[in-house]
Amino acid sequence: MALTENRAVLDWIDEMAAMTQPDAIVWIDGSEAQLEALRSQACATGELEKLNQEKLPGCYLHRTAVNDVARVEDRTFICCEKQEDAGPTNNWMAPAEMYARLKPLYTGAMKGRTMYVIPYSMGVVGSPFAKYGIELTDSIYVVLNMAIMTRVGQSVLDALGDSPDYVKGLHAKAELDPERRYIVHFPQDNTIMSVNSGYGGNVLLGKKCFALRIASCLGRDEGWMAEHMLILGIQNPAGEVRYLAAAFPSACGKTNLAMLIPPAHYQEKGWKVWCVGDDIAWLRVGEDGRLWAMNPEYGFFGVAPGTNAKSNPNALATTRRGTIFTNVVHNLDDDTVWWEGLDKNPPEHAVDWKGNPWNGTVSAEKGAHPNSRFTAPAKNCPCISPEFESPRGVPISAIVFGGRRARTAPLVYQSRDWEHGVFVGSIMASETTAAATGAVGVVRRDPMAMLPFCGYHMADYWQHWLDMGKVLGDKAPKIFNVNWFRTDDEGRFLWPGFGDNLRVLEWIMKRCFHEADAVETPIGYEPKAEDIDLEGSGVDRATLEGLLKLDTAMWLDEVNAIRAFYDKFGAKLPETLSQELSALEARLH
Ligand code: GTP
Ligand code: SPV
Ligand code: MN
Repeated sequence: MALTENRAVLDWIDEMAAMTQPDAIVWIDGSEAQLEALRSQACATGELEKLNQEKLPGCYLHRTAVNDVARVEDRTFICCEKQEDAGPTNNWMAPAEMYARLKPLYTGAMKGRTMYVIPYSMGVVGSPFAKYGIELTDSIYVVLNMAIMTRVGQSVLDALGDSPDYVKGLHAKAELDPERRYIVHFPQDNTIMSVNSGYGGNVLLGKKCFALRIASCLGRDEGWMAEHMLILGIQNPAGEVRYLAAAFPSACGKTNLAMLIPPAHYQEKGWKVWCVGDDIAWLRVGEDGRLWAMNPEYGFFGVAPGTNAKSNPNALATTRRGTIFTNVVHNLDDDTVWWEGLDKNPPEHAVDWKGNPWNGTVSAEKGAHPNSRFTAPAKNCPCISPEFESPRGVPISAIVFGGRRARTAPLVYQSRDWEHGVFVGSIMASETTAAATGAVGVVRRDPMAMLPFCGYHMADYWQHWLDMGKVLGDKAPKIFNVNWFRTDDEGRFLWPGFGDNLRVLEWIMKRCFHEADAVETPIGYEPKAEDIDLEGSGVDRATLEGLLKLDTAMWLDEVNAIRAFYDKFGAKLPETLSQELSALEARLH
């Protein structure tokens, strides 16, 4: 039975049901009883496997199709009316043409299946900053993941009332055919259509599709920002909590930084890090003129490989109950899960991510997919911020950009001002990871970590950043760039990373509050080597100096590469950014 009388919602569902022809329609009310019944049903069909309930209460395992393991950027479209509004970095097709192309793929796609109606909220239900969506899906896996990643159920419909202001999402697994897989956004219609996939970012439509691609368009129109950013609070020994937001590309360390555990002597002095969010931030100018960030999500869809008791104990603890694991190893000895980098004891009797028998003690092949993930409730996180449920979020002192750069980028530098900071974000480049299909380890430009997620023309997006800076004025956060991934000639990481990244965050925060000095370089302000606390890090002063060193010739090459990249944006490129590029070049000479 329908859980709302909202005409706009009911009419749209009727239309989608007429096209997809499900046998039944089930509304998700958000109750634990209903979710538990769905878990049982999914276990009965093999869609989920129940794990050891003593060791991992409420935890389940799911395997996707082997050709459906990551976001598909080449099959992701922004369908606004004019191609020039999608820009050179997005795939585009005219809306009418795309709707016509999708229609046959959805027609009858849910025959013999159930259509689930998931009302969900991005942000605290009923708060002025929340936005609502309804996802229609024929996947129980999607329902159960959405119930972890977002706030779902009757309360959302009650908050929506009879308003037509919600984002429509239609997902059908169809045949899971990669050749007919589409992840499509219609910003003018607040509509998302996803077909022929069953994987994370392609099908959990509240996440990248709504909270970034559609929301970035809403933010442009309404004067706020939707960003691929973690949000964290750093509590210093004086007990003050200062917040930063950081944009790193997919699988480049947001979840790890957001849940950081300080090095031992920092802990002794009273330092603590609070996690507000690990992937998406919605940022608005508050009544006090400062920039405030809130996490619209309710859980974490985190990378499993590499997560362990040393690298990220908080993430590991978060996944010990109420978690869905996707494409990890199933340890048959004790009915638990394993992945590369969890510990040094791969299970002997196991099933790999493809569903084949796997013996980790002898197999040369990986047991877990490199992009295997956990879906875990944010409330499980031992360091979840007391502000996590605060509707307006937290005030941001610093914005941090970063990525995987083996050579060029130093450990940390600060931009000269907001406009230069926007430039620094726009020139971000990073080695690609397994989070999207395609080659891994290839350096590509990924401005603000938003290349796959900006729902409109990237140059207009940069202009929006510049405009936000004008509104914020001297209350704007300071902007920084970090690189945890610099390597030596043998390809080994020079910086220990993880918890030790707090050493860099400490300097960043002190810069924001005029408590630390800096050295001016052609690319921005760098710390004095003696201002980074290395006690207990295992890093010596010479290594740190190497990590901060600039190679002028390499940066001049970089300037040329950036110019070629900027050329793609034609007349829309903000004048300010081309001026910043020329100024950088001049300073390097
Ligand atoms: P998405 O969820 O895809 O947006 O990724 P994310 O940015 O949250 O990435 P995550 O924190 O999950 O990190 C991805 C990978 O980077 C993991 O394999 C980590 O082990 C590794 N990683 C994270 N932080 C560091 C670091 O400081 N140093 C090094 N060397 N590796 C890191
Ligand atoms: C990313 O790829 O940046 C992710 C995972 O956070 S997904 O939800 O699949 O996009
Ligand atoms: Mn992400």
